[in-house]
Amino acid sequence: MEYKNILFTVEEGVAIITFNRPKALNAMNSETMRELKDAVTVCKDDDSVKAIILTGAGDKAFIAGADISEMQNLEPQDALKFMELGHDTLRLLETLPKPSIAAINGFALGGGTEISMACDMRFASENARFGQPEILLGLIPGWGGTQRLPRLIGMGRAKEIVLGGGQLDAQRAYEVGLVNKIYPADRLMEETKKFAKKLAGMPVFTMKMAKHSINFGYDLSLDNAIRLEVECCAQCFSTKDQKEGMAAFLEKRKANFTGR
Ligand code: DAK
Repeated sequence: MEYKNILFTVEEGVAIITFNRPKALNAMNSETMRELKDAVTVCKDDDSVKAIILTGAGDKAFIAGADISEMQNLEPQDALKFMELGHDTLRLLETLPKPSIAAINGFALGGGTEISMACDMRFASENARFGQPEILLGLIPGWGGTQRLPRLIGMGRAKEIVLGGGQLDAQRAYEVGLVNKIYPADRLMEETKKFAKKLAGMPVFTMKMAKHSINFGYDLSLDNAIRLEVECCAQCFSTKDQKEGMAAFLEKRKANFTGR
């Protein structure tokens, strides 16, 4: 697929997807969401991609939300389609067997916060701002904000943000657990790439099992979740990487993982 609204590059096993509509602060329209879905599918299918970074073009925004000019006159059936396209894409990203990091370089409002929450981790610049301001537009979040936000930061804080429509700066987002790390804006990409490359060097199948256990265990009862973990962990013993990792430790050398 040819992309108009995103940039897609791969560097040393790390795919970088850059939302590229800086004049509209990278607002997310349906065309961009279709491109994101395609890019995430490419990341899933391409074995040379081991980790993914999502970021925004320009120095003001990651994504300033779903595109309000496109949404304004949507009929309910079309709104449903736009919402389902978003959910399909974000669930694909979230459950990908490969790790993802949102590098949030400015505004991440509404759909921007929601897209960042479908990534495994969020690294923010000091000027990043988060929020779910949909209520101010007569809406509620439509791409998982009412569900992923309480899971990440707790119900009380999520309600404060969704019902109040306010914004959080990077420091507050860090304090409530929405953000993993904060960097000065000019170091954000460099530090995010460094960490993504480290993740890209991890044993591939083990990474898949770790994400699978966390993603699919989270909403199970503790007994079932632990059972899932046991099964995922046991499967790791079928890999050469488990043998290699443990041999390398005992031989006091660096492991050479092959993804097998
Ligand atoms: N949509 C469309 N255009 C946007 C935009 C957005 N979300 N955010 C900014 N822009 C555009 C502005 O209109 C402006 O365009 P021009 O006037 O230059 O043509 C340009 O970006 C620069 O923005 P500003 O001039 O406003 O820049 P400032 O620095 O003054 O302000 C701001 C930055 C981020 C505080 C402000 O732009 C702002 O408040 N933006 C809107 C933020 C927002 O409300 N975001 C949440 C959108 S609602 C659903 C699916 C998803 C969702 C809901 C339902 N279904 C399918 C049903 C999710 C909803 C949302 O995300």
